[in-house]
Amino acid sequence: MATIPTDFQHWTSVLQQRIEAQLQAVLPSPELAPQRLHQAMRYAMLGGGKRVRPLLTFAAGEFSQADPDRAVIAACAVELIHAYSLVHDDLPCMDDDVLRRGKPACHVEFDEATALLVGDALQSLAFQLLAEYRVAEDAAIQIKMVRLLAAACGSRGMAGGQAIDLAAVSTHPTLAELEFMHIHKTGALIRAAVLLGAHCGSVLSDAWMEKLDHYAKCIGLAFQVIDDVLDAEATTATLGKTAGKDAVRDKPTYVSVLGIAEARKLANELRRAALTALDGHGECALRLRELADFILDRKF
Ligand code: GRG
Repeated sequence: MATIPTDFQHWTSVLQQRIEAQLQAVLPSPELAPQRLHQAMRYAMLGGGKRVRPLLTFAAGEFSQADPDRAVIAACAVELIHAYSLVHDDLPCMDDDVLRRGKPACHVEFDEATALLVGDALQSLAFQLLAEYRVAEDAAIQIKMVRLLAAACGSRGMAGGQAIDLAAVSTHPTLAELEFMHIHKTGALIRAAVLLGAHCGSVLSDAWMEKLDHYAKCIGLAFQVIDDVLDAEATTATLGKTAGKDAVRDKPTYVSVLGIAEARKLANELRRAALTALDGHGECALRLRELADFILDRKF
């Protein structure tokens, strides 16, 4: 990156463009066989989404003074996994939604079998990137990053969280049970996004890594709390996905368990805890702090 933008909005917009360009480059060409699968992969990945997770990877990379050329690869790996989860999440056998990122869900635009394969192929592309490109100073750290991402999306991470989520329909979990579900379903990948970014740069002490991890856990959970609030309060047009679905599907959420006001209060407590974890880290943690606010104050 030639210049480092100082203003947060400019920073996000420059990096969102950079992520888009890198994804364009690593995704197989739509002309390459099997064309339909490659077109569907590009459809699911390009031109949409807030790119919150890759921005977190960049922000954590700034924390550890990472080379942005390395951070962008880790950021794309995380976003590939995220997009894969959205494609699978929308399938009729999962959350059964027809709208994603303001356009027809992948299985609607293409078909279910293609959407299933899109998810599979995006996942393997994520790991291919982490294996193919140099993303860390040391090979052992790079392997650690692969392990970290694998754990975040496996049965003890995102896939496990989704299994709990599917089983929770029409049940009344306690707040602790809800938290357990979301630490896995949404929190694990957000945590991986931060830790991967940090590992792209200079080696940080265990104490710093632990603080970053705590920051990531808090904003990961806050992200889901706000997601639940927006599902209840925002419109489909603003969200680019079907609003009000949680209530229709009788899914337990922070809103159904706590109500909107208490859910927002919890999200703010989590923001405070996340920011406290960064205390003592000045300029290098600036983007992480700003992203905590972005996650909390977003409208979609
Ligand atoms: C992909 C590892 C893996 C497992 C498959 C389908 C599934 C199992 C898991 C679903 C996980 C899931 C969809 C969690 C929801 C997380 C969430 C709040 C998504 C919305 O993220 P945003 O708002 O979306 O960042 P954009 O579109 O902005 O990227």
